[in-house]
Amino acid sequence: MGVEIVNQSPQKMGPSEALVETLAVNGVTHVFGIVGSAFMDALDIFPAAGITFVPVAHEQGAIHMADGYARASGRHGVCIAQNGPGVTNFVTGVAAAYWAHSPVVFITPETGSMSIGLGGFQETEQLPIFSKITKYQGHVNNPKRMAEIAARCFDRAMLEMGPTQLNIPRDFFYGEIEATIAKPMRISHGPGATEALDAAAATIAAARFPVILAGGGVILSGATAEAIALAELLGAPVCNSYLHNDSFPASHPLSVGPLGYQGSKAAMKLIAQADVVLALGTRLGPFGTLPQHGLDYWPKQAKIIQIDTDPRMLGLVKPISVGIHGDARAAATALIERLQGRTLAAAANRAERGAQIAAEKQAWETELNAWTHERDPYSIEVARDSKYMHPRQLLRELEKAMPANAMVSTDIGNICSVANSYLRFEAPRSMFAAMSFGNCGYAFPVICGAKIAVPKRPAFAYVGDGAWGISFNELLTCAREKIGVTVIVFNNGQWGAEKKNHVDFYSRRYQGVNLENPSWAGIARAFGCEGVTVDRLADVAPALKAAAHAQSEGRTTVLEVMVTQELGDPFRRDALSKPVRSLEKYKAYV
Ligand SMILES: Cc1ncc(C[n+]2csc(CCOP(=O)(O)OP(=O)(O)O)c2C)c(N)n1
Ligand SMILES: [Mg+2]
Repeated sequence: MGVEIVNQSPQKMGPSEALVETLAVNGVTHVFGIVGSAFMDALDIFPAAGITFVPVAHEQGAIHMADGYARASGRHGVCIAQNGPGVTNFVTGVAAAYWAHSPVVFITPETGSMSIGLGGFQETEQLPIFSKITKYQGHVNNPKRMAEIAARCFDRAMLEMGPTQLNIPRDFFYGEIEATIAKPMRISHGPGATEALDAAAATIAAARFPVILAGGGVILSGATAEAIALAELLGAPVCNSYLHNDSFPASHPLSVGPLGYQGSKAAMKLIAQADVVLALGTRLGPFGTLPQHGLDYWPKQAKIIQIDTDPRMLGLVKPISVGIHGDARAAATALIERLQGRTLAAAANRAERGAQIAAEKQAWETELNAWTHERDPYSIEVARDSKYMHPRQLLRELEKAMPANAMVSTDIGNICSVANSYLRFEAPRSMFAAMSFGNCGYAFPVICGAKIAVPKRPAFAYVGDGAWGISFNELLTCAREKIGVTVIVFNNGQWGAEKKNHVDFYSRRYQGVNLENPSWAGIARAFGCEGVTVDRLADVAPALKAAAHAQSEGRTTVLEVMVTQELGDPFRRDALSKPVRSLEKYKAYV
């Protein structure tokens, strides 16, 4: 596809107009940020371009909201900040968006071109900081190039599915230039190489126990229907890749749930038997297939067919038999064409496999129903005299009470991780977990951005009380901007996920893991939001319902749910070892 020009011939305009016109032509409706003198000239004309500026409490909130907006809508998320400190406040959020594959364009005005390097006010080199967490960095080195470079940031964010930076010396917003506004360029990745698709089809046709692993690429490419068609053609179980529980409809008989930390045992037991795995739109990240529940399930003897739009992901983490550099949807379509009407080895034992899939799913549900609390000695001890809810029972209750078509974001923490077993979705773009960057404080601003993008869908954030301390400042934004979301704050009085390491590896020598919380419900009310404390299971569903209703009136509710201090399996048993001390003064610390 060539570049189509919106205003066909160059036209006189200011660089700010060139920038804002580029935003408009890319369909930008909202820009998140904190006001700053550096970009006021562009900000001034946002309303005339139909763009709403969403003022936030902290720039990290802005970039996370842009991320959530992008993940929920499939369109660009955009944010902007004051040069220097505003821009450095973006760093964590850019890294998070990078690993969430979010097409976020973050605009970073910098020190004026005539004073760069003099050590003036709010000056830092703004490109090196982001160099490893962006897909592209556009630097406007001359105001005449504003439209061209801004357009490239938007195009590349979509092409490579990740954040791009638009860096603009602040004096370059002013003046008069000749500019053409390019129509957005959307390049399709296509299905991949013919030979690779042929080889994949032959491998799948010969498979006796094919399993599909549906990754984030299924969501990004809109391949749900193709994934269903492929699964049904083969009678293959479909696992969700880690933290992408919305990559395949949970109610489908072939859906077996997520792999990875706190994932589905049914998924793990079934993929362990695979002779062929079709990894559809997944980079097979190293954390996504870590052993869980004592199951080392990855089928090392199986042939792996991996499809990804980023060729550098092919065979990176796991050895593969066939690598397809292509779009998940286009590749799935090409495979269906090749497999339809062909003799499939899997047809011979289809009924038997179907029965096995149903049995494994049933067994996992039965186990989850009975798994009302954790059973390790620490958990039994702390829960014994507690009047609060068991986290697992609470999570089951939330699952049952969740309205249809809900969007849920999840933070990093022990209870949020255990939630992986209880989060089921029918539609893509429904689950927004903090992905591989793993920063506490992700979920709340992300769900705010998602809600702004898709206001009709009910929106929930799962957040631990520690992570809540990092992110609750954006309640200010919710109250002021009338963003209606629901936050479920798991109040267990601890940075639980890290405390688990103290329990397992450091003989319960606790340091910095116990929290003394204020009333989080009271804090929410002080911010002008709703705040409700829930400490009985019977109150969970009614409270969630009321909170969901408040969303439709633009009101945010914090449901502070009181839970015991018990802790589920740790995230990273692989990354810690029992301490070894050699010096006398540290001898007791084992
Ligand atoms: C920004 C950031 N700081 C620190 C960590 C390390 N960390 C991972 S999980 C965790 C504890 C989370 O506690 P909480 O949010 O209360 O949830 P819980 O584990 O208690 O369910 C911490 C501190 C992190 N992931 N991100
Ligand atoms: Mg906690």
